[in-house]
Amino acid sequence: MKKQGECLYTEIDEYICKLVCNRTLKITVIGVGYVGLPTAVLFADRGFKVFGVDINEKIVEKVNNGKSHINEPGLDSLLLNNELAGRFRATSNISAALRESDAVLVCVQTPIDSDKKPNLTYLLSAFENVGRSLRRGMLVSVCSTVPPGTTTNKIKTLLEELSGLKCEQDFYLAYVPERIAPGKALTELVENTRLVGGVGPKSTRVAAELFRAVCKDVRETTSINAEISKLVENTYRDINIAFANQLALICEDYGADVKQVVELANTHPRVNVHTPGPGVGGPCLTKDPYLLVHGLEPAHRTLVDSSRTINDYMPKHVASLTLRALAPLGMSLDGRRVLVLGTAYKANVDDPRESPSRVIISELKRLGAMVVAYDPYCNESFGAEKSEGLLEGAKGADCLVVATDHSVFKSLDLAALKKVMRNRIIVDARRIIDPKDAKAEGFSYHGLGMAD
Ligand code: SAJ
Repeated sequence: MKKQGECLYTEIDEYICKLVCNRTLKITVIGVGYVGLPTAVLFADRGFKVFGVDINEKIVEKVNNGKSHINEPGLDSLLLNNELAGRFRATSNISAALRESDAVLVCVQTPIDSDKKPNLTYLLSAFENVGRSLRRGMLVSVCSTVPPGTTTNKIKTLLEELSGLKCEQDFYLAYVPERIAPGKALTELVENTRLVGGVGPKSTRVAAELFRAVCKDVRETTSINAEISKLVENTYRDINIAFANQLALICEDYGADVKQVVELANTHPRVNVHTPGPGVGGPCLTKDPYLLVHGLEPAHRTLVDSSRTINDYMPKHVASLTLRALAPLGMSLDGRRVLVLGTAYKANVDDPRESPSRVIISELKRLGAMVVAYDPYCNESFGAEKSEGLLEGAKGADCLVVATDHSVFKSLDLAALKKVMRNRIIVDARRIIDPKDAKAEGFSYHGLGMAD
């Protein structure tokens, strides 16, 4: 029992904080993907020795040759500098990396299965390795997105069982969620407030000390609060986008224009409606709402489930809009050539994960269309014919469907397009083309959320 006023922290807590302070702490980052690699390289850049562990040998080899396997502005040069300085190295040998390390950051994926249930296989397998290598004084940080309670109920228990050590007494464990948008990782890892939720006060303190080396602002909390906050952020965004998408459908029914309606409503000081579109993509918003409400009774998750349903419906709606737009040419899409602009899930990234374009393309194909896809950043074509150029893809096309709001699609050369297309029809699911410009070039324009 500690006496009143006596310091809560032991020598070992002070020791690890000192290692952080003088940059002699060695770190293993497990999973060098979209989150893990930028994280690992930034810690290396702050002077720590960092091992990036991945089970994929090809990724390890590429990264060790100074080339990132993900497209993230600024990452390649930072990676190379830190490799040359001997501060960063990738490896597939997890136990060797852990043997040399004082801190572990776990950044592996936590997907959902086809029945929308969390799949923690990768996460728990990573922690089995950590548990077997855990030593006194080590700090373990969970950066992956997890269902509430995972850090204390599953990870802490597993680590204690496998190591025979006691959390908060022998080692430290904290939930430290990533909050970065792909394409802005290096900036957002530094600038965004970092939540640090320890399973106890010592874990919070030690983890916060480490993350302050990279992040400008660190907010200390508990692991359960940090776990739920992370899920709330993405669920909040998913629900708000669902509202905007529902509004687009309502405006179509009333013959109004959702773009104007949103602009007008947002002039109210306390209203901020999001931007409607062809649905929600990416690896986070499409799964995190399910992680938040997994296992809860139906009445406690209605809004979350409805939002997912609305957002999942939108790509099918875009296919229906296309069918309607092409109706003057005949009753079906059979033999119609449709150019889908954009396969990335959002603007100016090369990432096709969970992109609404996948469903748009498969629906258009199911309706009989010959679909061509063009995306200047993203290689994926989701089973459509892939075009390397805009005009090449538009050759003989009956219709353009704008699926991704890449900046380059905002200034399309409509005069050039109309020369190569067979019919001049535009379906704009992102509302980035001015209908007046389209009409001036003789296109029939069909925007999401407006009357034809
Ligand atoms: N979208 C809309 N309308 C909008 C905003 C977005 O249709 O008003 C669509 C986008 O086109 C895209 C999807 O939503 O298809 C998701 O894009 P996003 O920019 O909202 O999110 P992500 O998945 O790139 O990144 C999110 C971010 N979370 C929040 O903004 C709350 C990021 O900060 C997280 O770190 C990331 O999830 C993650 O890894 O969890």
